[in-house]
Amino acid sequence: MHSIQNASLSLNVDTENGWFSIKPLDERFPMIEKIRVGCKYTLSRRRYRALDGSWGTEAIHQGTTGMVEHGNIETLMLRNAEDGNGIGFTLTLGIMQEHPLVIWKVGVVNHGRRAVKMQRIDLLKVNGKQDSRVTYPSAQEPANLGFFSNGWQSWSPTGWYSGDSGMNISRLGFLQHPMIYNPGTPLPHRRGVFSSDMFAVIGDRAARTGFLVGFLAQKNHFGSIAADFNTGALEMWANGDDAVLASGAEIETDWAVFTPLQLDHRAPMERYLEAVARENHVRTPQESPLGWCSWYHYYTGVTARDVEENLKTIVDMQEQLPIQIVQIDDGFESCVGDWFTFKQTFPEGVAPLAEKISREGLIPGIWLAPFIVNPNSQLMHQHRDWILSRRLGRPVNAGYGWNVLTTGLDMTVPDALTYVHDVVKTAVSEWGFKFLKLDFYYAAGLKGRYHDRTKTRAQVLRMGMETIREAVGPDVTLLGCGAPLGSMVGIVDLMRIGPDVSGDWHPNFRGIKKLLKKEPSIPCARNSIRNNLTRANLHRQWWINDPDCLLVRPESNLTLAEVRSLATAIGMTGGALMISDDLTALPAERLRIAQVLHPVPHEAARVMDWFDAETPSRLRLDLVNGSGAWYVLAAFNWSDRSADILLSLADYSLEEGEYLCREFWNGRLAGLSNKQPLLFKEIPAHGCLLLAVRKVTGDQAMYLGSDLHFCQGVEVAEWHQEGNLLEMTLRLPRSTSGEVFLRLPCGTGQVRVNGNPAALTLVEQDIYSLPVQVDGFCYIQVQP
Ligand code: 9PG
Repeated sequence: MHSIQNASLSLNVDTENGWFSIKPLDERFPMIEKIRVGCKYTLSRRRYRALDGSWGTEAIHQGTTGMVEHGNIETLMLRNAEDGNGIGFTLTLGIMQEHPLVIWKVGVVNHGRRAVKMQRIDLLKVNGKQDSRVTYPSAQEPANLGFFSNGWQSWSPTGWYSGDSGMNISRLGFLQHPMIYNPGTPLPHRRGVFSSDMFAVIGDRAARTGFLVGFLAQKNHFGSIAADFNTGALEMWANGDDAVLASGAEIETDWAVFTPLQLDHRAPMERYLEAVARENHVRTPQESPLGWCSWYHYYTGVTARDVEENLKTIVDMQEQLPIQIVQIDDGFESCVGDWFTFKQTFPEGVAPLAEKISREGLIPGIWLAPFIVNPNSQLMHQHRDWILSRRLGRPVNAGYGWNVLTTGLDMTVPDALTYVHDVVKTAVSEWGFKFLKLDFYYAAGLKGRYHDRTKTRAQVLRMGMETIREAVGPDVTLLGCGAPLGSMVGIVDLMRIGPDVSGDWHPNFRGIKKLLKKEPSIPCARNSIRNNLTRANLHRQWWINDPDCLLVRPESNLTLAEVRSLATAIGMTGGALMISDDLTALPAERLRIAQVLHPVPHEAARVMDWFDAETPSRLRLDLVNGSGAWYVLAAFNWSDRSADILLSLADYSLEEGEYLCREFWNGRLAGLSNKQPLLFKEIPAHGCLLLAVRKVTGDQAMYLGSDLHFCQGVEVAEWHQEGNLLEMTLRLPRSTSGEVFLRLPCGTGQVRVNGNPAALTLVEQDIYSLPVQVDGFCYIQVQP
């Protein structure tokens, strides 16, 4: 028995029996005992299993390794005996000394004479029997557990399931599955059985603790996790994809990882997310961008004129809303796959548009999906050998899109890779785009017969990604979309983390609604918002989150309450703010919904019920400036009918005390304390509340909020109070007018706004409103 430790975890390895155990030293956390590893491969079609029982360890090396990214790691390296086919294994186990993480990986080397095909490398197997199991601090019934399932790619459903429920799997089979599911990850249909990609979190609902298992990268393999709460089985493996391991060749898994977590912590997955960021050398941009995207109004019907007219409006409204990125989406290319020829609606191609956008000092952006192929494209006919094939030589199915069953490129065909390289390089160097929304990446990681059979799907996709980054250079902004998450970390600047939004709340495909209501990834506001909230914590750890576009126009099928919920979810989670309406025809009151979100806060709000709800409904953002500290709280009514919302301090873990709140969308002012929760009657279906909440501090003047920005306070750049003289400066990166709300318990005398006399209006006892005009800034003086 060998044992290594850090301040919070211990790892015990039994080399003779071939298992290891991970125990957090604090008993409030779950532990996993008698973990087995394993490897499944084939040789001449026969299946072999290795490492299942005893490892036949031949050499052990215990020591400390320094890894630049992760600091010191206590490690145990085992070299195990070759099996009868000459396949040798190494197992490296480690505990980070500065972080509460256990990591391990398996290396496989083929010393035999013949090539083998890797099916999967198991990094963690417990069967729930005898002592090979997870032990939870409270009782073990499925109902007491929770499973966080991370979907494979941007659009895949992600969130918590109660342990006694079942996964919501799309019923659209071959139309949808190739798009959103990793073919290596099972799709369980039974209650209590769950799966996840790259990482999963399992929580004990009573103890409020749990653990995360997963991978630090997805460079070599796509990782899968499966749990059966009925039997207690838990498995995690690297998908081998039948990649050939030739005689003399080696392959290694990405690091597997275990970390305990506290579910009610401010940022429960932080340790893992940071470790992945270190492992993949992530550099996130400073600010979330503000942009316009053509897709959700024009769809494939967009024309060069539409882009030009919106550009003109964007230029004209710079003062009111400084949109930086003008992004042309799908619809300019003659066919998906044929990226160098254009539709007649773009008679001169897209380069002149990029130039016009640049000339206005804005950033030209374009959508490209170089890995996916429409079978009606020229590319399909001219380069059939670039297309990934199935067993009988038929093209792979990449799912239903643009009214056809699509297919994908085989990036291991050198000419296909060169083509992808040339497409993105041309968009940047010849057409002049500086922002690329690159979509349908999953199509470069489909299951099929690759030209180069020695590569796993994860290696193919990562290689494609690296080629793209190299082609465009470090200064072009890359937005990943339709993309397996792990492959993108460290390469893209922004990443779509959910399904498409649309002008409908529920799925609506050409009027088909009832049948599709539960579909988890069909474009609609509900599906998009769900992932935005369940993946909010990835923001700024791995990239800038792209929650997908904001639609505010009155003509969509979304109610005003639903539009406000979409805006609230996008604003509160701090990611990219991309507007996708026809800006030339937007009524002022709808445009204002977009304006008040700018600038979005730097950090994502904390999702209070992340662990307890399939779609979270409570967000809390902590802010502070010269006017003091305050909280922005959101509460959503996700039910399909109107409902009352009772807002309490405890639901947001706010400390006891007397608070004053202002609701942003309806302007209601109210007090809130531990004795007195706040009741909001009849919040419409899919509607929300958005409040600024401030603690009352004696007789001090207080800023209570405004209708200028949804956080109701970030506009306060300076705030001085001396005796009864109150001076403040409001500052926003846009021009706007509205009202601010002040609590002035010591009464008030003369008021000046930008040096001119102004009038306060008493709205409640001690509370006044003041009309203001902010042109970049606004100076306010309230004299006693
Ligand atoms: C352009 C769009 C937008 C959008 C992307 C992506 O057919 N389908 O199943 C399908 C799924 C997603 C999809 C399009 C089609 O959306 O997420 O923002 O860029 O492509 O075609």
